[in-house]
Amino acid sequence: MKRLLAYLFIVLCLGLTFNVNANSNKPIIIPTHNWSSQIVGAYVIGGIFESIGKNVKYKNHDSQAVYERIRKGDVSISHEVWESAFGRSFNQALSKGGIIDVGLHPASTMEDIGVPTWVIEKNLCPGLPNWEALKNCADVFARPGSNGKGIILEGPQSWHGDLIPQRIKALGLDSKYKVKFASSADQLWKELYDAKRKGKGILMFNWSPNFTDAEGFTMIKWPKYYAGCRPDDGGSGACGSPVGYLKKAASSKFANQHPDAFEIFEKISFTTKDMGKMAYYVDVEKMTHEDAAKKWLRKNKYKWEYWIGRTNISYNAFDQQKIEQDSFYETTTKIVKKEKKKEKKKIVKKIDTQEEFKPKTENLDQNPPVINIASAITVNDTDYEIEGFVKDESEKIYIEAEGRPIKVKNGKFIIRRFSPIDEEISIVAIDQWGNRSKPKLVKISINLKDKEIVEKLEPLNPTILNNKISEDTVALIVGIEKYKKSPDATFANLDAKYFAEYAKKGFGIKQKNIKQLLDTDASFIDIISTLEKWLPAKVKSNKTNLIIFFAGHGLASSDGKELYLLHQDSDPDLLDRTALSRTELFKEIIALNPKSVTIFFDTCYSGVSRDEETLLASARPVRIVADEQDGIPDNFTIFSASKLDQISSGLKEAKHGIFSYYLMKGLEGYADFNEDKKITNGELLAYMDENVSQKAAEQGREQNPSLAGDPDKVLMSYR
Ligand code: TMO
Repeated sequence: MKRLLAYLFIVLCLGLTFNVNANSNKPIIIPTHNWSSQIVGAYVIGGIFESIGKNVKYKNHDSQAVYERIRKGDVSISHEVWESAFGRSFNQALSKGGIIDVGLHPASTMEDIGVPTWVIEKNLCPGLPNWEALKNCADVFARPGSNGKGIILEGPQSWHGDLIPQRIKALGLDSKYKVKFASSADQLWKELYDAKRKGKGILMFNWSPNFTDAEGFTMIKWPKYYAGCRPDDGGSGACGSPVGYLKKAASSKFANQHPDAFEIFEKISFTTKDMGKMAYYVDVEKMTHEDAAKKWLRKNKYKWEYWIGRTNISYNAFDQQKIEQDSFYETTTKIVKKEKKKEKKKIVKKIDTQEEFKPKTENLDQNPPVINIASAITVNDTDYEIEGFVKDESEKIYIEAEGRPIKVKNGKFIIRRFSPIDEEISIVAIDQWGNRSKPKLVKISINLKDKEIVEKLEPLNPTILNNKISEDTVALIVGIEKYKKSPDATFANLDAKYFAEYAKKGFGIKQKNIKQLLDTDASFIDIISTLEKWLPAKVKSNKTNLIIFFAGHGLASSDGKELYLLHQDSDPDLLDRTALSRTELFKEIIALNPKSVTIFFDTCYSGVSRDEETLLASARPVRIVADEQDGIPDNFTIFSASKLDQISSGLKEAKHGIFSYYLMKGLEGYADFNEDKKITNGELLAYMDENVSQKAAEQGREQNPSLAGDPDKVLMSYR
């Protein structure tokens, strides 16, 4: 018994500590650097943390100095520790403490100088990829003004300092080549693109995983790396880069403050293809980093939902890496080439055998296999699979698609590819006797539009709720669609009318405890008198739970420091005299000392309406420096429709604001992920974020609801 008690005590303590820590409202700081996969990955991980109700902030940091910042706790994590570029800085920080090695991604890395594979295929510099070949083709890589010297385009100097100039010198290439540092990763891609367009050779720094994996990029075979060969480690520098690890790191402070997020971060792991895609969305498809992250999150939900424990269907990134490596993506193009050659040789040998023994083998298969696949296929994703069949007298058949070996099983083969544009692929079948079919050409049309399946939205249905009456809950509900001096906030009054039903049936509030102000009933005077007279009469100190819903316009002050809610008759050019500041609203409420306060703001402060009309006659740019979390008391929970600088949109199909619609759908029970008949703040936020961001993305913009408050607090219990 004693034992059991002791055990219980420990569990309770642990439980308690865990809760206290896990509830930390401190923002998680994710660093961004200057290459695409890293930035997109930052938003992907930030999005995952936000889905469990975390407050995430992004800050740009130098990619070497960041490890010291993590060690000191100013930055929470690093999700791309590239061995070759940053291994040294990372290890130095590790040796001083405060930073945790959170383990490997399945992707391994290569960072070095190389050429796009077409340079080799066109034989522009015979002997490549061996480095010695470079001695004889400086002219291939020369440019106007380089005095006949070949140009080696290196990444920004902040990545590797003088590593490449030192290597060129140590190898005696400096009389023929000059290193030019790019100002940004974008410059690398621009020059790569220009070179391809002109068919002119380019020698440049690149890395894998990257978007270029899909097209083919071959690293130069420099003298092999060994520990100690670099100048920083005391060597001459006459060596290439190692195939390296890709690791994750975290600050110990983050691990203590957010044990739940840390546990998830341990699970998050990216394959070569995951990262190639993240970069591809930005560098080829030209999406913003944030949109690219959303796309990745949308397409890979099954991965991160497993990482956060929302689904039991397991996903193992290390297994996935193996599968992807077998099919299309390879860490380096070189490896693919070697294997291909080997396979061909084997087959050639078999032909020899067949020919040698010809007299005895009349029954031998002399016919090439027959491929059966449509000659034109339309697919609806850049990431696609096509299926075909192959017949032959022999049992063993090989397929090559665009020169890459594909497995055949029971006469069936599947080709998985990744192409952002229409393409034609060539398929050849070879039987075990080396009989090759003629190439079969298949035209692939990528039609992304067919993919958008128009989804019908379910109408809101508050009548399914029938929760317990709560004597101590009071609601103030405001909805303003028709503004006197601003464009409409479309559907805002409807949002408020509906919310009143959820207040009654969901939060169990009695009609007499609900104040509803719609359109012209929400003028300056109406709202002020409600705050000054009605609210004090209703709120009992330390007893009342207050719920506020506001759908309408918000706007930031011209210095960006204050946020205002617009009354029906507010003048957006005279905010401080005619609108309600959030500071003032909070002050009025705090003075009444309610037990808890929950606020839903379906509004934004960016100066743009739900229909993208501007609120300001003067068209001043709206910049926002206010921090949503600042000065908010512990007993407050605030849900906002969008990040401060985003537009909060309307949803025409449903005749509601996007935020309001999913808020209310969530309250119907859809947000109860663990089905315990309780919706926590975190659950509601996760549900809204998932749906709101997706709907907004369909309209070509970004909108992420946010939460200030305790994600574990139960918002509504229902029966
Ligand atoms: C670290 N980097 C991916 C730019 O080589």
